Amino acid sequence: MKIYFAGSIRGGRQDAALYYEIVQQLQNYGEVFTEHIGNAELTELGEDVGDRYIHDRDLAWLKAADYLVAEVTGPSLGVGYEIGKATEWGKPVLCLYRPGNGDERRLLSAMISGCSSVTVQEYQNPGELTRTFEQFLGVPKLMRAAKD
Ligand code: 6IA
Repeated sequence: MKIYFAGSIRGGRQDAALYYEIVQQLQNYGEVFTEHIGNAELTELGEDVGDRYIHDRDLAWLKAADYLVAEVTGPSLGVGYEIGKATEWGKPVLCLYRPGNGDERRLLSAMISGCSSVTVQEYQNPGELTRTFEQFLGVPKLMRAAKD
């Protein structure tokens, strides 16, 4: 099973540590194409391989993926674009969102929360997501192996 994980890069790297934790969990279910998104050393300036290369490579990965899991709390044009492509290609899309509270209340774009082919899961800590991942991605790899 192949999972494409999407998280903000030029949209801001403040949640990079959280992306790392999510990628760690997703690796229990399958191969994560984009584990570098959780790398704290990847800044907004990032890999210097050229934007056309990044775009074409990432879309090829997304096309080959079985699922898209996106962290959508920090608004990112690239993540929104990837969600649009994945829904157009009929891929299951799970969006993870931390609504915040009080003064920090955040609202998710209606283009994501209003999209009927996207599942939005609100959460506060990645540790809460195990059930969500099991419902969306099925049983973890280790449990699958034990059954066979
Ligand atoms: O608009 P954003 O940069 O926040 O878009 C982030 C999304 O686009 C992520 O989910 C990635 O899949 C994709 N993406 C954007 N830039 C990159 C990248 N290096 N490497 C991999 N995926 C990317 C770019 C570094 C760059 C800042 C030079």
